[in-house]
Amino acid sequence: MEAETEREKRVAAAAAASLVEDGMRVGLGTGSTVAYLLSFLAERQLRIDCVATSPVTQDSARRLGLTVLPFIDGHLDIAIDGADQVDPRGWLVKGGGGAHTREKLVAAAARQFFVIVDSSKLVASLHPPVPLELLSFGVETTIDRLGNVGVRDMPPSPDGGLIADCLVEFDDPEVLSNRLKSTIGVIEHGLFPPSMVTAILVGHGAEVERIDIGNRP
Ligand code: A5P
Repeated sequence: MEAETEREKRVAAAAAASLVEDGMRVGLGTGSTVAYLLSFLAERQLRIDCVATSPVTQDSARRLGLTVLPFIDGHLDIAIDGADQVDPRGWLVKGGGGAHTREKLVAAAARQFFVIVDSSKLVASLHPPVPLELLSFGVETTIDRLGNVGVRDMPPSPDGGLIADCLVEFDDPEVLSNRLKSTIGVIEHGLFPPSMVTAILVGHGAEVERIDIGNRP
């Protein structure tokens, strides 16, 4: 089962790497599926400039010979990232690794955003946990306002935020997303709307299914 999951991550990552063209500016996500992507991209030896969504991705990409620049110029041609959950409409939960704030910034700056997942990530409806990044100042008051939150036992994000999970049950991701967005002290949350997503590339065994979400070119 483990081997099958890894194969699915690998084929989805390979499909995404083949979408990258010479001269592109590329946003690199974070996680174990993106780790495969980095190797496939490095193998292709394209002339591309990348921005990374985490120090781990930045270090791995540079070790493989990819050019990683600071995220200053906001224009990216493509961003590629994994996800923890994908629902049938294209809503995502991201942030299993706590990198969702930078991941959302990079995805939002890209003309196209492709999500690469193994088939276990497809769910009928999204469910908790939803990752959070919280401002440490006054964090107890933020948690009180949110309700059921677990603070993770991990270092703060590179931007200093505390990584936590919203454990509140929900039916509609849009309602929860709006609530989290409007809660003072929440820096960012891990719900990504379909409007950010170009397509999901899903590994099914050795095959890749492309699910066009159609909200971006
Ligand atoms: C990182 O913070 C996450 O958003 C990852 O993209 C997500 O957890 C998927 O990771 P895997 O590819 O390791 O499953």
